[in-house]
Amino acid sequence: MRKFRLFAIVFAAMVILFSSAVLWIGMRQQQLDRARMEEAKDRDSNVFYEIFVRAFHDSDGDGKGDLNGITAKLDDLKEMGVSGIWMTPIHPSPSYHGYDVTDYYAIHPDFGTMEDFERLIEEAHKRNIRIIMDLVVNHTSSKHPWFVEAKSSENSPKRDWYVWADEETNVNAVSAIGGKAWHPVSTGRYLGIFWDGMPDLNLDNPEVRAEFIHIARFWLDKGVDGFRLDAAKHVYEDLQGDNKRTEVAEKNVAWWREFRTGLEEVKPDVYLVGEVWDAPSVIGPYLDGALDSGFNFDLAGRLINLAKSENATDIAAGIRRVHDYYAEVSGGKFIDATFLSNHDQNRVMSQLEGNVDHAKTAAALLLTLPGRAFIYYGEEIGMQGVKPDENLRRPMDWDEVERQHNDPDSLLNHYRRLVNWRKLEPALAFGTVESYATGNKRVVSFIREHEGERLLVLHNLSGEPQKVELESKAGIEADALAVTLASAPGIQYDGGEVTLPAYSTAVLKAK
Ligand SMILES: [Ca+2]
Ligand SMILES: [Ca+2]
Repeated sequence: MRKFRLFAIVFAAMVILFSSAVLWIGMRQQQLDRARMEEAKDRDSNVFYEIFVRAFHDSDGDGKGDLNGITAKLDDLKEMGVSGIWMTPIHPSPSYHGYDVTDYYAIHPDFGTMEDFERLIEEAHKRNIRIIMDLVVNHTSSKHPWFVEAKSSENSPKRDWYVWADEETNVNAVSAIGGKAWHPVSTGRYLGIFWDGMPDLNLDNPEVRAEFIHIARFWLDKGVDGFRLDAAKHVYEDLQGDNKRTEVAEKNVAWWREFRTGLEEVKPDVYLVGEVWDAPSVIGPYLDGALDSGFNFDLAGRLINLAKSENATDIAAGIRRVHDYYAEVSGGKFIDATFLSNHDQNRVMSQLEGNVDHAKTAAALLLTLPGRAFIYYGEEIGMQGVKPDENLRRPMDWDEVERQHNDPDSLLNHYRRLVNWRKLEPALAFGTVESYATGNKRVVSFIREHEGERLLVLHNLSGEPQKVELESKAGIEADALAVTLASAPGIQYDGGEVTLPAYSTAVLKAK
């Protein structure tokens, strides 16, 4: 009996010692992580955050998001780790979305004042957060004074700033967007490829081109870091059936080159990302001395499908092919602009039918693959919304942010971890990508490399734990690896085999 008691005491002591050791190691690891994070906190994550300004944060209680609202949330965005913000249009406009501008040199009164804007820029820059603005060059509002003047008479000095039908024009033509291209007023018919409230500008007119360079420089002087260029491939518009795609694309690229040159004179490092809603083969030419980035619409769909289907593909190979092509046309100077969804698309969580695990996978893929990743506000808390457009742009749910903030396992904290990973491991933010096959159909795997450092990234797409045998190949030394980042407890690397719990992500690198 006494023997047994002694054994029990010794056993209990061992258990306590062992748990303390585990606890101590755990705490030590947390301290190390915190120290690592502290050191990395001012690094560039290469992640931008898209804000639909009217829907983000209302600072004065009038029910409309505003610039001071963004300024008030800069610390939250800094905590998430983003290094830039894209703001949808903030100019005076008759619409809620603002993509039909009536004054390019002013701030919409709903959003605040020029002083508010200047303070936002200053506060953002203090936190190493860049600000880019939406710029709409394809069209103005039909209520813009330029158009009001232009339509008043065929002899108006602004007449040629827009595009008017002549005797040879087929006024029943369908625009490349799909609607009626030509719209009547008493003095003639004008081109408006989106709708009659948005007359297309005539960029063949050198005054119009000079005006937009002037507008962009005005905002660069205010401190913005660049522009998101709306409808960048529609500036010179072909109509359906016109068969002038190549010629039109060349004119578009030439214009954006002229624009860039005009801007670089005042800000050599201006960042230009274009909405060229098309395949990489169409985006490529725009990266030749014109834009830094085109949004990768193609990839967005593929990432969401990967998460949804739970079936792994060699995602790296396709990206690598596109990047090799972009590198060739741009002379190596391009930044792929990646994202999952934007203000024109059904929200990711709706596309994933409310499945939080799949939303976490989609985020993990986006934020461990190459490119400047853009997160659409609300995506990080799983906001839902399907078209019509108003539903994709609902007010940010700040109560939900608060709730998820306090839940370590929430989607929000998952996004925060992943964005900050890109600061801890710069290869995730800036590296190239290569394939690394493991043979496991549920695990997406690839290599990221930056300045000689190679990371192996593994995503378990499935709800079952997966084991993956690692081989030494593609510049990876399997024996020399250790897990450097893990999205979940239970990720292990032992004897050449990685254990990945359900829906988890591991990043390994040489010890
Ligand atoms: Ca407000
Ligand atoms: Ca146009």
